[in-house]
Amino acid sequence: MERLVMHVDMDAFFASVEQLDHEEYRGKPLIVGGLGGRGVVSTCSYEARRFGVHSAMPMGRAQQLCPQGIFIAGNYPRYAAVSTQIFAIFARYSPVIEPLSIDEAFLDLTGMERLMESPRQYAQALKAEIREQTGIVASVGIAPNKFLAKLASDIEKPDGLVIVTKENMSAILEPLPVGRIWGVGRKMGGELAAMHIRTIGDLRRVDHTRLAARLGERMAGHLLALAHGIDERPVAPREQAKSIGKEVTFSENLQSASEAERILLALAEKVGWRLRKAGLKARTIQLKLRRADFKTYTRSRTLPEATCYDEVIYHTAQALFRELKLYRGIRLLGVAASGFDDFTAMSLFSEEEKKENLYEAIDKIKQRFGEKGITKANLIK
Ligand code: TTP
Ligand code: MG
Repeated sequence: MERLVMHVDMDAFFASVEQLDHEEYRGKPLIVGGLGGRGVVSTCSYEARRFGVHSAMPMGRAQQLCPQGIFIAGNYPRYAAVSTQIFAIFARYSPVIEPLSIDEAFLDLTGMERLMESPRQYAQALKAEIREQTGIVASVGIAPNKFLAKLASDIEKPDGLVIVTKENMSAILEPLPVGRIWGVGRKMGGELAAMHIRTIGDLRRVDHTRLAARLGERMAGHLLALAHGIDERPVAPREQAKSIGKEVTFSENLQSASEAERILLALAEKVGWRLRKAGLKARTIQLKLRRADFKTYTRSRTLPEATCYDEVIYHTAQALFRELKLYRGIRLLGVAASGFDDFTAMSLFSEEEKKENLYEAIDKIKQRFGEKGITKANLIK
């Protein structure tokens, strides 16, 4: 059966959210990323891209290229909340969704043709809904498979909408550089360039035997199939992780409660940070403790309200630890969180809001200095 796959990707996602939230950033070159010494660009507005700034570039380099740019550290819980809203919209357009990252997903539209006026109209409706509900602009690609759909969403970015059909597929593929094929990085690109293969068109015209002699049968087959627009991979919904945890094994066993609790605090902070990054709150906190003789204990507690706060995670893990009454010869400690709610379910009580603001500030500092940048040492009592 002919498949119909849609790929949706937000434009300059983090930067767009910031421009939405801050009028003064709109229309300006805005760079979101790590502001510390070794910080890199997470993303930047299209205004900044004109100066040659792009994701993963060292911040220093971005500053050289675009001295008039606005540089900010970013606010992950906010991006995660917008992402949750966007994925809720996706869910109304297809029952089969494969998330790829915080701002992009494949939607399988196979067999849904009768529910839509046309694929173009369906994509326009989705784009309009995302824009109305979140203020964010999305680019969409529709094609018979994932490879082509992902290529297509990128072609007219920003605010793109490209539909690849059997008729226009060759014209779209031929001029693209081979680097646009999944799995062709700098090394493989170099190998291909040595064979004078620079575009997907060049690849389509190369002799299969010659390519296989150089790259091996498997790789040659993979590249040629994609170059001809063939990709059988299904849209595969991914199950959300069931728990987020962090554990550490000690080179020397711990011998005191205070040492152990200090470690638990660090672990709780890591788990909280990861929850907030993923836009999740957890209902259950688990403590894991292994003794020198390898005897392992796990204890968990379910909270009255789901949390992503370091201190709640820490105090729960600490209480579980104190109840175990095992203070010596500790070989491993772990803290994990499970039973997720997402951020949109956050309580609106003012106390909660105050905390959220505090955590936004903390996360900003973590963005800047890495996870080690901040430790609420005064929590250790
Ligand atoms: P992308 O979709 O790759 O980039 P983008 O949405 O900013 O821009 P585009 O219009 O080209 O799609 O990534 C989504 C978000 O993920 C991006 O806004 C920030 C984050 N990100 C990083 O933090 N580091 C990275 O290296 C990349 C590529 C993305
Ligand atoms: Mg994007």
